[in-house]
Amino acid sequence: MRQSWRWFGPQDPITLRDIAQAGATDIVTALHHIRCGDLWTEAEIAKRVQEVAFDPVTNRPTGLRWSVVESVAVHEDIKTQRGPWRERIEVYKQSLTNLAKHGLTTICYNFMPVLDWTRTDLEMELPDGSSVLNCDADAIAAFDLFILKRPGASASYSADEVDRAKTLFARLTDEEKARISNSILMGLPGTVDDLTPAEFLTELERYRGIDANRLRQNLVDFLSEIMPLCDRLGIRMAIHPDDPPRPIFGLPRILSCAEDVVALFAAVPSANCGLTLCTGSFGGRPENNPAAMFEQFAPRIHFAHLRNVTYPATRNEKEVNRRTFHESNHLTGHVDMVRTMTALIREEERRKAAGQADWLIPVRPDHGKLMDIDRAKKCYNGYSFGGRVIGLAELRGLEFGLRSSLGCPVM
Ligand code: DNO
Repeated sequence: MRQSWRWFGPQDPITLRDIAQAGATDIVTALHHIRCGDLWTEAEIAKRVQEVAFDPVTNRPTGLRWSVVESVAVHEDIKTQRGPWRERIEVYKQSLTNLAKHGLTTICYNFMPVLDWTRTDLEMELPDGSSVLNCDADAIAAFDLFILKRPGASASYSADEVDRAKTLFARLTDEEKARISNSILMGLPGTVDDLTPAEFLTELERYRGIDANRLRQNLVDFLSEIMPLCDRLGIRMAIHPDDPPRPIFGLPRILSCAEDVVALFAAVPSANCGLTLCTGSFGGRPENNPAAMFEQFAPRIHFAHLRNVTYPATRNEKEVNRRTFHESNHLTGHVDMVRTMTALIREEERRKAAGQADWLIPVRPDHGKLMDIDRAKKCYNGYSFGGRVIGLAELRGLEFGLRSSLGCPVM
């Protein structure tokens, strides 16, 4: 794997020097200061390439290179095919062209309506005092039904789910309610802006009449527009799965399981239409087996996010279906990381044997627990330094051990 690290640009509390010292070689970043839908100019791209490659203080090379763009976000107009969506696709294409001119040809993006990844608690404390991200299905329902009061929300939940949400809501303090709302509506790092509940309701309104089939078709239309350009310039589009991988707030979701990926690849056959295999996102659905999905889609995986999730202790089958999960250490949890890494190594070896120059797959240790050292550094939740260093080191060790036992060490 190419050991990569998500960096949010010069404002990121984690410096490029920290990242290089953690042993990563590749940077995953975006022009976060440019609003979704606006053009990424060549000048801005060139500036960021330079910022990554050279240490601004010593003016010495950092030893790092920007190799994956995460994300060139897709505007809501394109997802909903409303407003100036065709013009926005043209802008998107121009941004891609400009990126390719600077050697940036691996692009992560997603097609999640309104919200990007969603959590209900950004600081769920573990017994050792570190914290992780939690996604509680009952808290989502309670927020939807009783805080947001989305019109028609009750149709999205079974009677049992409504009961659970009621019970939870009845025992929440005002502070806890605010914490859930903020976690859901806060623009998480690298994603959308913060939203107020009223703004959120307006955004949800834009999806009235757009079901999963329609959204899927809109994705295929978008990709059909950009794929000829991508094929010409060698641009690999790596779609990121839905997180959590199921419909929320009445919004359709179209990239949540293996069947969704099969349908997408069948509709858009170009190999440049590929996947960001995020084991944690797919892992947020108990029926998904992210390691098996890695094996299944290996040739079209252009980028990987490796992390793990765990489901709280369950009393019975019904509880498992609650789909409440929190993020866990990178190697342990629902995702079989040994099998995932084995699939990654085998795919890299296949690419190497096929003569592909860039046969190593860029991988970033996704998320990581927030430790005391991270709080001092004021790291973003999920994008800690300590937690991700541990994650990267564990993944690197796993790769090292597996490669040598499979007889294909990396030099
Ligand atoms: C969460 C990330 C997402 C992801 C985007 C990709 O940590 O995996 O924000 O970057 O959804 O477009």
